[in-house]
Amino acid sequence: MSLSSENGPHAIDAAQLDHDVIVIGAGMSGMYLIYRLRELGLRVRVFEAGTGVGGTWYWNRYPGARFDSESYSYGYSFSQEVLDEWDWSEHFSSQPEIERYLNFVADKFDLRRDIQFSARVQSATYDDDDGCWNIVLEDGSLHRSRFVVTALGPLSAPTMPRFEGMADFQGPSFHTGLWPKEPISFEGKRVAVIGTGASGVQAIQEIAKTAEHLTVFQRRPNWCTPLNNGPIGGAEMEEIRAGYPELFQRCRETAACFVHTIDPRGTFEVTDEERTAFWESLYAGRGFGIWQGNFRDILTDAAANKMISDFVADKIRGRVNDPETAELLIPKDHGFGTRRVPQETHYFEVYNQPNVELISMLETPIERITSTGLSTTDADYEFDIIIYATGFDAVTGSFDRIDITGAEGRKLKEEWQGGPTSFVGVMVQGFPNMFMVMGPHAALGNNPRSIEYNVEWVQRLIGYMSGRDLTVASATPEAVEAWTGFVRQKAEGLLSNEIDSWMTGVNMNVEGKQTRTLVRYSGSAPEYREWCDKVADQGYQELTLS
Ligand code: N01
Repeated sequence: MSLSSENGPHAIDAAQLDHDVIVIGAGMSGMYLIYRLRELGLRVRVFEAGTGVGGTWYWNRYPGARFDSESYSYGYSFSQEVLDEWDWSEHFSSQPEIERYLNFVADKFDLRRDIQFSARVQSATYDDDDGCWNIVLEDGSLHRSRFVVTALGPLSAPTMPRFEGMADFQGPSFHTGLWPKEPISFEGKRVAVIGTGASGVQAIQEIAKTAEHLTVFQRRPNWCTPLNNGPIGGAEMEEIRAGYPELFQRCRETAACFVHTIDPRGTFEVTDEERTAFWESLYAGRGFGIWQGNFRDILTDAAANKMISDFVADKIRGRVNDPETAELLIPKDHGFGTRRVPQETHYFEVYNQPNVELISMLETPIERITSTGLSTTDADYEFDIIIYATGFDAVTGSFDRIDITGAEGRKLKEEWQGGPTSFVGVMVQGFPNMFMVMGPHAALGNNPRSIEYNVEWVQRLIGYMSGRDLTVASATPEAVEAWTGFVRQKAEGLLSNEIDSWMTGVNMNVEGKQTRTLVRYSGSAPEYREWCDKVADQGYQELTLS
């Protein structure tokens, strides 16, 4: 840490500010920030665009939305009372239950009194003279605080495709990430779903149950594997509860904070029989085991990756009756696990139903949306409802939607053109007193585990500053460069970083995001925490504190 009074502004007196900390977003990160920052005795204000808490789990209320992490590994771990009082009903709970859970947490800690709902932040500007942040909401109101903490989530800026005629469609159309609160019935309806990522897959398998006719428009297929969900009975929940300490300890030790542990063996170090038996057990097992608990080399060694890809391809062939449809559903442009693996429940069997049709947009692209449906290069289709499961402007997109200006008029969007840089995903050089939870180059994965870590790191830093009458924290250029170098180094050798996906910053629907950038830290969470702990333990030498 370097202390500088000459560089720092003459910080405005706290009493002249509306709040000590303004938090943007009341998802899992924002909610936990309230809890932790209150412990420091700070005046916290959260601005949330929605009308309720939950973030991702508030907005993504599309049919079929549910956890892909085991419910009990995803919930907050910080409160013994919450762990004692909350029972999960399924190994992978559905959105309504998750939203109830987050409201239960909000009630328990009376979080809503510090949240202003229906409050979308339009701009955040650092005031060089007063050393504080000016936050302006869409309603034009101005709010001033010493610190701003973004709790925006890495996947919270939904993106629509750019087809011609999208405004012409006369029926209802929805993006999965902006799903309405009123129930939507598909009975007797002709429905189109565009997009087959994790959201599309979950929605398709649910909508296919009731729609009169469902047409799925798929561009690139994904490697989907079974979720193998199931109910949790009372006795099982008690066992899970008794095992929470070990469970969270395991999540602390695994690379991406999931319960699944990478197998130390290499794919070719076992016999063919052993390999097949292992993969069969993973395919029949719960959740991300086949992705996160597989042989150590399947995501780095092309030959190993080809083998597991062939195994999963055969499973798809075995589940889809029509061989041509099966081939359309098998990815040919990337190997298993190199993009985010959607988890499914009878997804492939959906294509055996007479009311479901698959259209490959690689063969017959959509040309335009019409007033009654859409046209591909091959045919015209009529629909009652169109669903866009077309994903998000990931990681930096939610920042880009706010006009964020740091010291000396720097615009965050411009600073991050060509790819974001940060210090441990929490601070950006030139943006003093702005902290990010789950920002670019922080550890992703089973996100709540990293959210809790990030929030506690921010709490510790602000607590450190408050205890020493320090009012301004900035990351030094050297610190940002060192962390970015580490992120770059950790990206090497991973097959996923050679593939276009949101994890490599590509979104064809967003101007300027057509080529791969380093948006994600792909090292392990334990290494991430080791780095961050060291910074805090050694007194924040990487920061300028004044
Ligand atoms: O978004 P996606 P998502 N024309 O970007 C297609 C998390 N998540 O919302 O692959 C035609 O993965 C696009 O096609 P292509 C999870 O981390 C978690 O599904 O670009 N098609 C793709 O098929 C996940 O990874 C959970 O060729 C277009 C789809 O739309 C992340 O969110 C549940 C198109 C977008 O897939 C994002 O998932 C759900 C166009 N112009 C999501 N534009 C759980 O944990 C896009 N597509 C439970």
